[in-house]
Amino acid sequence: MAQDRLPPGQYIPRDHSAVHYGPVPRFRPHRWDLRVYGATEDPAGHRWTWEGFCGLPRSECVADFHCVTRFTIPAVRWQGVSSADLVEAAPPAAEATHVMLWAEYGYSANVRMDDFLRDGVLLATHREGEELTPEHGFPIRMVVPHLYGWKSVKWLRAVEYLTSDRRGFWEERGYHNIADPWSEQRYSYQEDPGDGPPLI
Ligand SMILES: Nc1nc2c(c(=O)[nH]1)N[C@H]1C(S)=C(S)[C@@H](COP(=O)(O)O)O[C@H]1N2
Ligand SMILES: [Mo]
Repeated sequence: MAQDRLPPGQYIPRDHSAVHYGPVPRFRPHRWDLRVYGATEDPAGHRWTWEGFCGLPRSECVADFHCVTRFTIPAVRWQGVSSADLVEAAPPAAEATHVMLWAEYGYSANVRMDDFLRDGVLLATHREGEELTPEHGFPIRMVVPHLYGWKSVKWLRAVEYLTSDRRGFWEERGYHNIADPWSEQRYSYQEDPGDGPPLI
């Protein structure tokens, strides 16, 4: 991989294990659903069972994956449902500006609607041609490859359309609201113009 493909402050590790906060949830296919709610065009919202979700159109993307802890995994191939196809099946209301991605156990991450709809953003079921492993998000996970990895929510269960921004799990705990690795948007204090790290 060309060095200029690596965002500032990132390196390629020799190997890498799964990264997450808390335990790996068990998949219960009969209880599982994916909900799209909040500022949906249809006030009733949307819900797919596992079988229903498997019937959505499928896409693929290949992208580098950047974790804020500084490792980058080059050229990961993902397959699943594109955010564009999800939004077509579950259209947001005109006022929707942001999206909250919800996982099992209450983990969440917010992204701007434009970031959600970027090319390459997927609700992934497969990685390198194989079903996701439990540690990597089985049965589905977000892949938002142009932002730091904490936005790529594993064990995704709901997509909430927002009419104003709200911070997710890490965004409330000192991490940057946008998370663009190319401009090293790592920490929330960087959102404050002209300010350095807080003096503790
Ligand atoms: N539900 C959930 N998703 C999550 C996390 C988490 O703690 N919980 N961690 C995030 C972080 S910080 C990273 S870097 C990636 C890691 O994905 P991987 O374990 O497949 O490499 O998952 C993201 N998705
Ligand atoms: Mo991460």
